[in-house]
Amino acid sequence: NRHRVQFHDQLTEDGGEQSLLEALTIGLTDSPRWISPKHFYDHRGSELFDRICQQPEYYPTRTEESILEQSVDAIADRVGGDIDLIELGSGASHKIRLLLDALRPHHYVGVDISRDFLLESTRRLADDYPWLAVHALCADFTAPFTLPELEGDARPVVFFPGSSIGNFTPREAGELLTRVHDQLPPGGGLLIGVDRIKGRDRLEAAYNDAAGVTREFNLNLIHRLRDELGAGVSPEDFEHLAFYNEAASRIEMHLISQRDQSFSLDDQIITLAAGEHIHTENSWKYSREGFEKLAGHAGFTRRDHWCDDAQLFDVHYFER
Ligand code: AVJ
Repeated sequence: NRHRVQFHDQLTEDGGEQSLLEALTIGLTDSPRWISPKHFYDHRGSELFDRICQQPEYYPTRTEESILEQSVDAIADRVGGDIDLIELGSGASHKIRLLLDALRPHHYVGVDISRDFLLESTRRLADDYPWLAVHALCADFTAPFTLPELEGDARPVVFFPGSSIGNFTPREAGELLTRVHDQLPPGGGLLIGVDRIKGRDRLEAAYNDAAGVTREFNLNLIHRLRDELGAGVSPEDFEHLAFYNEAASRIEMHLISQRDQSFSLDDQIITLAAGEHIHTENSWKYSREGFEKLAGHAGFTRRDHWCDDAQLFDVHYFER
């Protein structure tokens, strides 16, 4: 089974993919200015995110992993046997390892936007789990995408960890859940990790780690502007800002221009004033009930729920 990963590329196949230049130009000429957080994840950005997950302040990863570890038998009982596992935003594919031995799926499909990173991590997975049929699907799940057809008639279970759903507005999250729901057969499952609404201090610390990894992750967008699009920008001319917007139940990340500056992007000239913001990420937080309602509206039936003692993070299980 060494390195035997079936690769599907929906990013390139579609052809309709917006280029990085087009996407960044749209957001940087808008008012207020913005960049979608999906652009964080080139190879360097995926590595930086993996390092964020190891920072002491960034509790979501550690907490979700402890929930999965502690509850793996209960999860396996509830989810049942004869399944295929499809992981959305599989990244480094660490978390799935906590479930594979207990769930024993026939197929595993890692879905991620970061092509090379996805291939590396699914190859490692195929090496370590020789009994598992491993697929890699490079796709942007902020746009409509289709789950690959798998052999056999196992029940598909979608694993969407890490509170990645938090990057979507509640409306978009509802639409994504509806799309996932509609692609599942009756009895298909959704195991999803969601970060809870909590006090400001803990939330803000998680996005302002002392080692500065989140700052570097945010600034990676400036690296991409410079290195991939040839824009005359420098990371030193931007500062990282992350704060909790309590009224909207979301963390916001911004890059703040440290001086008056202008640079060209293709045939456009972008002018930023000192102190001007580029909004780079929203990360919505949910109450347990609030998220159950959202999934209910998408058509899902609530089956079970696990969380940590401090109630920092929820793992929900729903079925169609
Ligand atoms: C991958 C969207 C869940 O919002 O916590 C971490 C991304 N951004 N630190 C999050 C992120 C800054 C992360 N998600």
